[in-house]
Amino acid sequence: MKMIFRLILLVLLASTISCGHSETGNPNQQLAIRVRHDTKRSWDAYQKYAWGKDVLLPIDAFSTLVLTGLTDDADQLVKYVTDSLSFDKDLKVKVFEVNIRVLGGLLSMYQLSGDPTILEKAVDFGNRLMPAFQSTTGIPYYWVNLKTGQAEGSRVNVAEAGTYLLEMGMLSYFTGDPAYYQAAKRSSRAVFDRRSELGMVGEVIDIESGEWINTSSHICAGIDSYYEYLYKGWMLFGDPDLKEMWDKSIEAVLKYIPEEVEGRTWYGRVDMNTGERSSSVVTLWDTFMPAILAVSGHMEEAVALQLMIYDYAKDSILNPGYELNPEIIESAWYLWELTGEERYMDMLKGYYDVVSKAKSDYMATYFLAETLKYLYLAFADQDMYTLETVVFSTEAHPFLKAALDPEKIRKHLDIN
Ligand code: DMJ
Repeated sequence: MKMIFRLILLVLLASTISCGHSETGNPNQQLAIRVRHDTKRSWDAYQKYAWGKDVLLPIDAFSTLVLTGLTDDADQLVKYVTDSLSFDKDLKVKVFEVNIRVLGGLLSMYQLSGDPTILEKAVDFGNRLMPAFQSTTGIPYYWVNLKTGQAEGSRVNVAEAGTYLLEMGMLSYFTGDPAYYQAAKRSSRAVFDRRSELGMVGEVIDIESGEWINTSSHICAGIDSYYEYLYKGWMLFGDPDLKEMWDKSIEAVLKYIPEEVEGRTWYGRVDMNTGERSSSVVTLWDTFMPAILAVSGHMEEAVALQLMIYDYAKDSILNPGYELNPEIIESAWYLWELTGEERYMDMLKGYYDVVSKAKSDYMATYFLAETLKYLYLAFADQDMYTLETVVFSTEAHPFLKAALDPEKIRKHLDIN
């Protein structure tokens, strides 16, 4: 088994390294090299000044290091995890955040390295998250204590309720225990089953009563990755229940959320029960959506959405800050991959060249995990990570779909 992982890794490295050779004829080769250089610089600075700090553990960066060919750094990180990382800590963690960053990071680290100790760490960590799912609805509590398993915080947003399918599914796949995937599915299903008559979900839900606390329906942060995981769960595991949930959800989203203003389509916010428009604010987080729309076959809507961060009614920019987020880059990469149209490559080059002015003393882990990764994927001449072979988690951890056995998926995840 380990041999297969190593083989995959070797193929990957061979293909990523090719970005440095001029004979590939890749017009964006210099940009790919610059992204790799920037990844190395950011990683070195992180190691020197902020190791283990600034938001979370450094696990999140691993798949970007592998993908950009920074193998020595990637190997060191595997060693750090195997030798020094322990989750036996009296520490309250936010279930959603650590699932997408720590558990997702460990699982993709295992798939790329084949090191069984990494899987042990992932299983240990996954087991420590599981008590959070012991609520009346099956939606996880906001917090869980890694040592005691004590869970608390009964109001969560829908992204926090429904972004577990990929990580928990991979954990079930590798362990043969369906409990992880089934817990994740029960949680997403609990949200879906509480949709309104219009087929819409709200933003915040009480996980014990199942009542909606906030009925604002949108595609922005707070709901975003709930939709993302319904479709990506289907892409990765082929579970028809997820496809059905996605189809019904996206139909309602596309019916009630978009609004035409002066010839442009905007996705604001509406009430989940009445469909009444409550806000015309769109943000940088919304820009993950073109990627999912494009890959799920809604290309026209994806293209229309790929331009915004704005109050489109007031015609004003609300927040000129940029926290190195990946979403707009992620969607531009998906559209570039799927259409090959130069305008998406031009967008990617534009985003990469933006010169920041005021800076804050903060670097979220998604900058290394996602932002640099999507830029590299777009510019590099590589064919290992394509939309056919890989499903990227919401934190851009690559799960190698091509390496999964469909029969084993069905059995280990208990999919009918
Ligand atoms: C990332 O951590 C994940 O993509 C998450 O799902 C929401 N967005 C942030 C980055 O902006």
